[in-house]
Amino acid sequence: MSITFYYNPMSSASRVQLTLAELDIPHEKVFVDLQAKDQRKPEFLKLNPNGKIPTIVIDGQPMFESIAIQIYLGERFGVERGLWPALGSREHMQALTWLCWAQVSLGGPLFTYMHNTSEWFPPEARNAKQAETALAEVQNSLQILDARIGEVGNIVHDKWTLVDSDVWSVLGWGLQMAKIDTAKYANLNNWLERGKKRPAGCAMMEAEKPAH
Ligand SMILES: N[C@@H](CCC(=O)N[C@@H](CS)C(=O)NCC(=O)O)C(=O)O
Repeated sequence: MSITFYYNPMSSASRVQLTLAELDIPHEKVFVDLQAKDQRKPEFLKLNPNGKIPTIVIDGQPMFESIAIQIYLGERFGVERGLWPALGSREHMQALTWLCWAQVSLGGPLFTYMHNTSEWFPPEARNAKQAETALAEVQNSLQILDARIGEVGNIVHDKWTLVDSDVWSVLGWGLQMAKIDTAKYANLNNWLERGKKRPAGCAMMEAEKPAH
């Protein structure tokens, strides 16, 4: 089997990077220089016509969209490693539910909030009303996630799965960037700390530490 993973640090590719590390799957990494517009080169567009990372090629077959990649990796390699529930199980239903929920209902408003508050975007591209609406949605989703973790221990069930890793990588970075205080979410904070202690989580934080 051969896996080539096209990435850039501190991006949507980080969640796939963390999954590959959790699964301990050998793979070749190809850095895509987004500043230099490597993603718009014809040879890259043949793999992903959207010109975006993450993109992965498994045995010659390209895949894009991080959530699709996560599900594929989980189903193909995660079950035997105890990191992804078996197809058809109740936990499998939960895994798909919470992975998609995190992408759409949590990640969507989180990125909208960042886009409307971050200094990375020019002031004229930011909208205070949109930021306020998005923040209320983020807080609502965080409350739901906090309750879920309190109820079952992690996101899918009592054991850590690739869904936890995926949501952890997005939140670890996103909450910090968006400067959202999570002090009132005790279960969530405890779970965020547990993610940091996993070997794959430690390795990713080390690899993505700013160079200064
Ligand atoms: N929905 C896609 C989003 C991918 C995406 O937006 N990637 C960004 C980096 S975070 C990118 O490659 N941007 C380069 C560009 O748009 O030129 C996914 O989840 O995989």
